[in-house]
Order: sequence, then structure tokens, then C-alpha cells
Amino acid sequence: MKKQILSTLKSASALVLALTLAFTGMIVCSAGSAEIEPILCYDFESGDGTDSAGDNDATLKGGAKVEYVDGIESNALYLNGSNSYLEFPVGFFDGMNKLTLSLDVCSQMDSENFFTVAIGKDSNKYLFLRTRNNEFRYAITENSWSSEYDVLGSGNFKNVWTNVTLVIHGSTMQLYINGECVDEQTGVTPSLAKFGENVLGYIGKSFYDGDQYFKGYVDNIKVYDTALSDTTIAELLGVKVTPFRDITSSRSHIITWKDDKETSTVNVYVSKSQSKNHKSVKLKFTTQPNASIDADGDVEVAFGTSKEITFTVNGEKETWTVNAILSANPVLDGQFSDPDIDVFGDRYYLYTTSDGYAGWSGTKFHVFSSSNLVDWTDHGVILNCERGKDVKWAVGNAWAPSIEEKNGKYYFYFCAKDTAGVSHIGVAVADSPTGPFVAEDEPLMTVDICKKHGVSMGQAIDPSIFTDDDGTSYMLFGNGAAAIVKLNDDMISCDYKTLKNYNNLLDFREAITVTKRDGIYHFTWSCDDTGSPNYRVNYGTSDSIYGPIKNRGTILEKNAELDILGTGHHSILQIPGEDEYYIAYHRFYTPLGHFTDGTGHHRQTCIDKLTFSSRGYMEKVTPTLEGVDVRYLSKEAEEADKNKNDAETTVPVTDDTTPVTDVTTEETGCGAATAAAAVIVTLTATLGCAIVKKK
Ligand code: FUB
Repeated sequence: MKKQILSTLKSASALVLALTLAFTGMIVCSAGSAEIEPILCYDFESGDGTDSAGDNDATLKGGAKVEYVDGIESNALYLNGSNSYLEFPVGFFDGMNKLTLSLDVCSQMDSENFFTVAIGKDSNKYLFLRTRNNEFRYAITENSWSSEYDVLGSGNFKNVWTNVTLVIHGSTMQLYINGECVDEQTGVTPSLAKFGENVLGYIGKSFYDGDQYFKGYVDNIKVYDTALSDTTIAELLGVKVTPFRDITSSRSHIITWKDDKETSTVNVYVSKSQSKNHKSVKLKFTTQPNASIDADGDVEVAFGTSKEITFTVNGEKETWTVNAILSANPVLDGQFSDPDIDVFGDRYYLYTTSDGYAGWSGTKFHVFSSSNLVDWTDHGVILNCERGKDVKWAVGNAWAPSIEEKNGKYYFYFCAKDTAGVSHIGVAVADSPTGPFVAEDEPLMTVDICKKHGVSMGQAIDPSIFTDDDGTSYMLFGNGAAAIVKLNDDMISCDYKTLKNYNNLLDFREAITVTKRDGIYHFTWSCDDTGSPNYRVNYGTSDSIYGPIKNRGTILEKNAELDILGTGHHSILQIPGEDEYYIAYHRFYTPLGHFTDGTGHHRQTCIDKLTFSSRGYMEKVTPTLEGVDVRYLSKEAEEADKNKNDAETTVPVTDDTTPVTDVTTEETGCGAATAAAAVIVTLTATLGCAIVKKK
């Protein structure tokens, strides 16, 4: 697992605080170590581009200006994003075989194409750093964007002062964020030396004509003609480095680990669903180059307990406390998203999209059931949307299902694409919640139907069924625009006259659903792109199922500090007869960075508690790694599980050394896709640069 640094400073509104906090971590030019001096330093204290370490002064171009910045109590360079940039002396970087470049940056950019730092000859040969709102990317190429070698770090960087240090030496490049190495790439063939003579260097300007200019502040730009070590970079920033870089386990699935350098504590979160046969986790610590662990082999820590371990760092002893924490989230092994949760009898059911396919091109729907909300059983494929299989009109892209029971029949609503590549909503019927489901021959809802009835619609997807107290069932749906329609009593056709849009839903993108409590309709929907870490759930209420809806803010969003990102496409479950609610949603696959081909189609299903305030409104959900506690629906179900477990524990299984796979492998092809991804990751590790990415 690559450790992705995640800023502790959460939002743009934290700018002033961020400025103040980050100041302590900046490398001020005059504060260099005696033996390690930069060969160039722009600290902007003289009000221009003077090099305080030598005579390589910068030229400030366009509207580039040096300003006093209150929060950091010093000057910094401001670039306006339209035509301003800083130019290094031409040829300054010529022939550099080794380089460390450090700068403090407070970026105002989002996800555009631009270069914050650019060193090179032209749009073929260059090295760059790009500081997007959620991702820092450092790359080098000798043959334009199609052959870039890169390293990445994720976090919340917009309007937050952050130190970035780029290192390249020989065939290795490293990216440091706030003094910590977040990514490394070996086997890199381009180098600055290969760029030839008269190499150009810019802050804020790209080598691509179509790119934008960087907007934001930069300060303390320092160049060293050597590759600084982890320890030196940390020391220069006054940052304490953990003695270990990574924690892995060959038999358990580690979701993430979080260290607290102040208290020398590390919390290791281990998948509960994949640890059923174990009472402990065996951890392998990968130590920093200057550290070693005082233990032979793996460190075994029993779940729910702590263990102290000692490292030797630069000859000195350092003791750390390791907590092994079982995480019920994600609740399903593998990649499953868009969960629709329901209760039938005394069991819970989850209907999901099968994830792990580029372009969300999965074709099969699964159903899972549980007696206790924590331990889930996969009942396999209930509908196959491949061309020529279970759905006449569908050729793939099986998305976002919803289930409803009426009069003893189970109605399964789902999305799929037709031969023209257009998504529609279809319906299939079964006598049992686990199928077999038989699909209707025609789609139930399409964009064309919406248009015909004067309803705006981006994509007719993401159905959610709600049955009101009078027994009328409605389908809420939509992407780009939200809509509602009454279902006829047969549940497989709609009363199109009742088709209406919901208007003014704050940041509505898709996946609208409704929960009724005490006569109030509580609407919730997803915002932003499902591939964005900021994918989230907004909320509003109404006295009527048709609205108007009063917006009431966000009820579920990421917690970057815990690697919980992209939290959305949810459904809400009321425990029958109780004032007790749960929310099922998906988030990015963990550990973050496990998949290198994008996060939007590598998602996993989680469940957390949802509560209402004393005023009757939904309270903000706390997305957790730990998940919910066991919750049986009946005494009989609990008793049955107890008897089953008693029978199983007669077989001793506490020290099984069989490695636990980190994703499901089954007949849907998810496993195959994952296995392919795993092979790519392995190749990258072995060959160094098997993956060449786009700009
Ligand atoms: O899973 C495919 C699509 O991604 C869903 O239809 C959207 O809601 C988003 O979650």
C-alpha cells in the first residue's frame, strides 16, 4: 500500500488557519542546515525575484507580483492565473543529474490542466509539478504527455499552504508532501541531463499552449543540486517522520493505517469481513532507511488490543503503540457500489452495482443478505444485462438497482444501456428477494419518455422506489435533473401523467431517494461526480412527496483524514416498526492507491448509523471505518446465528496462515478485473515503469 498523505486542513475556509499552521513547516531560505545549502533560493523577502543563495535571480513576468501575506507573516509570490509566471535563468538546470526542488505552495486551482513548476525544453521534454485541488502530480517525460513517468499525492490542497519537494536522481523520482515521501517511482528513463542545453524553468507556466497559467501563491523556492534524503527533507522542514513507511499483512486485508506522531501511536484498521478466521493481525512494518524494528518477523496484535513496539532510529530507541482495530466497513468484500438496502422478513438485503470495470461497464447484479447488518452472504448474480442474456433491450452498463416488495412479489428496478449506448431504467420481477428475476421486455423509463412529458432529464438512471402510507408507490430517479413518477398497481408500468421534476435541489447530480418520518418527506441525493473525492449526499425536506423541497445542506461527505472519500449514492433503511435508521452508501476502494486506473469505478459498500435531531431533521452522518454494531431483527434470527456459530467453533481456525484475498473472486468477472489490476500493479513494482500515464 502506498501511503497517501491527506492534509489535516480540510477546506478553503480554513485558509487563515492553514496559513498560520503551515508557516512552522516551511523551509525558509535562511534556515538551511550548515552542510546542506541550496544552490538557489527565492524567498521574495527583497520584494522581487532575487536569489538569496547565489546570483541566479528570477524574472517575474506578466502580472506576477510579490506581496506580504498576513497568515504567513512574510512575502510570497502571487500568480494571477492569466499571464503571470516566474522564469528561472535559462540554462540554470542544464546537466543536473540529481535535483531536489522544494517550494511552499498555496494553490487556487481546481482540476484544470496547468503546470505549477515546469523545467524542460518544450512540450516533448519536460519535468513538471501540477498542484490540483485534490492531487499533486510530479512527472517527467522525453516524449510528451503520452510517455510521462509520474508520482502522485492526494489530499485537500486548495487554498492550503503545503510544502512540496520533488527529488530526481538516476532512475528514481520521489514526491514529498509536507516533508513526508508520499510516492516513489523507479526505472525512470528521462532525466534533466538528457534535456540538453538552455533548459527553461518556470513557476506558473506550462509548455503546452492550450494549458492554463497557475493561480495562487508560492514561496521559498529552493533548488539543491543533489538528492536530499528522507531524513534531511524532514529535518529541514522540522517534521517528525514515522520510523516506518508502510504496514502490510500477508493474511489480512488492511483498509488503512493512521499514525499520530505526537503520541507515537498507529491505528491499523483491518477488514472484519475478511478476518473471520482470525483473532489477530500479523503486521509487517517497512521501515525508513534510517530505522529498524526491534522485532523478528511480523508483529502480531490481537484485534481490539494494543502492542508496544520499539524502533531504532539513527541509533536511538523509539517506542510506538500499535492498535489493531477491526473495521466492519466496507460491509461487502470486493467492489460493489450504489447500494440499495431493505429488510424482508428478518433479514437485511443489499442490491448493488458490480464495480471494478472501466467506464462502469459491469453487466451483472448481485444480491447479498445478512441477519445482523454486519456479516453478509453473497447470493450471486440475480440479473445479467449482457447483450442477449436476461434483459432483451440491454447490452451492458448495469447500474444502481432498487428493490420493492408488493403483494408478495419482488420488483427489481435497474439501469442498463441499450444498443445505442443510452441508459434506461428497467424492471424485473421475482417471487423471492434473491430471484430468479424475470425482466420486462421494454424499459420502464427513458429520457425520451421524460422529454415527451415535458420533464428535463440528463440520463434516466438511478431509480429509488418509495411506497407512501396510502400504499401508492413512486419511482424517484434521474441524473442531471431529478424526477418522480407514480408507479401503477402492477409496479411494472408508470402513470406518465404524474411525471414531474424536482427543482432547486442544491448541487443535485443523481441518486435521489426519500424517507418519510412523522409526516415529513426527507429527500437525499448525490452531488458532484462519483469519481470525485467530494461526491457527497445533500438533504432537503418537504410536506409533500412532490415538493417543493427546502434544502438543508450536506448529510454525508468524505473524511479525508480516515481515507474515506467519494461517499455517496446511498439508500436509507428504517428498522421496521422502530425509530432507528441506517444509511448504506459507497466510498472509494481502500486502501486508497490500490488501483491506479481511477477511483470512480473502484467503490465499496459501507453502512453507518443515521439519526434525527430533536427538531426532526436528519443529523450529519459520521462515516466510519469501524461501521455499525451487530443488529438482529428478531430473537429467532439471533438464536439461529448463535447455534450456527457454536457448531462452527468446534473447528479450530485461529491461526490459519492462508492469505486472505482483498477482493472477491467470483463468476461475475469482478475478480478477473481485479486480478488484472493486481498484475499491473505487480508488473509496475517489478519492471519499474510498466504503466505510462496521460498528462
Ligand atoms: O454506478 C454507476 C453510476 O455511478 C450510478 O448510476 C451513479 O449514481 C454513480 O454512482
